[in-house]
Amino acid sequence: MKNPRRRVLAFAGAVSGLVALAGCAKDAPQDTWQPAGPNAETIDNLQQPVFLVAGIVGVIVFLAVAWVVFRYRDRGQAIPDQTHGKPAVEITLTVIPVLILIGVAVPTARTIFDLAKTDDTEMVVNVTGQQWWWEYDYPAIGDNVEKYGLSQPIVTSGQLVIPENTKVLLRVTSRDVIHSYWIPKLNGKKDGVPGRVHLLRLEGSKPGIYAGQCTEFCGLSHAYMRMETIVLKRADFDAWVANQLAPYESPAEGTLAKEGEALYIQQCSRCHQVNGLADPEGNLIVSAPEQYVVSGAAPNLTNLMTRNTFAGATWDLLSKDCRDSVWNASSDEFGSKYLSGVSAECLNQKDLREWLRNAPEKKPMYVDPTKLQETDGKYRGMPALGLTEDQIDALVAYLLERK
Ligand code: HEC
Ligand SMILES: [Cu+2]
Repeated sequence: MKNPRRRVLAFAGAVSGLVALAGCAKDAPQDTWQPAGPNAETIDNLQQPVFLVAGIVGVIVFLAVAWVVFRYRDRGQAIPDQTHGKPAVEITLTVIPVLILIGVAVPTARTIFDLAKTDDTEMVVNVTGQQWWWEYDYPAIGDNVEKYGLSQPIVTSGQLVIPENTKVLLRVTSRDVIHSYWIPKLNGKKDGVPGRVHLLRLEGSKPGIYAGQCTEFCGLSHAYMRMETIVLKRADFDAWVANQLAPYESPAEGTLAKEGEALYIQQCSRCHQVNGLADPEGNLIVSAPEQYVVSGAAPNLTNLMTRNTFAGATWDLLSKDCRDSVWNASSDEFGSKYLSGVSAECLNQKDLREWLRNAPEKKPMYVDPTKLQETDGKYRGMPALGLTEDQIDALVAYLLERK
């Protein structure tokens, strides 16, 4: 192969071949071709035949072009007679695509209507995107209370927990810019737009963790805005709800965690809510993130250690081995492993400590911290707080009890 042009072609061919093969990887966590619930299956049932039809048309067009290019290539022959108009060909080439498009449009329209169905909803969750994480708020209304025991609202972040085989309606919105919620194995994507509520239905038919990421460019840390949906068996979901609603327990006197609680009240509680936390005089502490953060919100940390990722589901709260044992668990074992949360032995100290040391260094949040006047002194995301290592020890001990 001495010809450089051929070499470039061969290289391009090899690269595209590899890329195509990579797309066929068996366990791609965000693979739309491996649906794990009825909504994603509805989409898959449409995309399979459409892909087939498009593929056949594509191959025919490619072959026809290749044949014409080869058959009529320039060999110095005379220019042929020029003609204009051939009604039979023109009509045929219009009618065939119209028929194909009608064939595709009918099932597409049916799929759109199927996916938009909400009248048989069983559970409602409000989903709010912001720079750069997702908040989930389970309102205490209707069937949420009567069927699923959500007697109080639950507010959490990063990981959305839902019961198996349940038609969950997400009411998706945003607090700052446009984001987009997409768990490819469970349904298509839906934009979260400030001032609007878009409906998206999720239903999972097998316990496990389903990954996704924000699919609408939303600023500096868009690439660190991920999300996960956790599907649990009904009994496990009930246990999860009971745990989220359990009353606050203050750490025992004289422990490192107790020191952490005091520090938390000083340094963190202005942005982050921990339900039931009270000051030494017994007054409940209510966070006021709207005064400090552009989006006006920060993740609720009441049960931080019941989720196993943090900061936009980007970093693991579990160390590698513990993480693998949860993520690779069989459907039967998954629930109990997920519910055991993050223990001291399993905590991924490294990433959590780096986060507390200097969050914006880990996850780019604002270009220039000296320009805070442009945002009324409010931060995007979590600021660096200048904590000492001893303070971080105490805070980690305190956070470990948040489960
Ligand atoms: C000025 C407001 C503010 C303060 C003060 C603050 N945080 Fe944050 N924190 C945030 C915001 C906003 C996020 C979400 C950032 C993201 O994921 O992009 C966050 C995220 C986190 C997370 C990840 C939570 C999750 O569910 O993903 C942890 C843990 C955390 N903060 C701990 C702390 C601790 C501990 C303190 C006190 C030492 C603290 N924060 C102080 C605003 C704040
Ligand atoms: Cu986003």
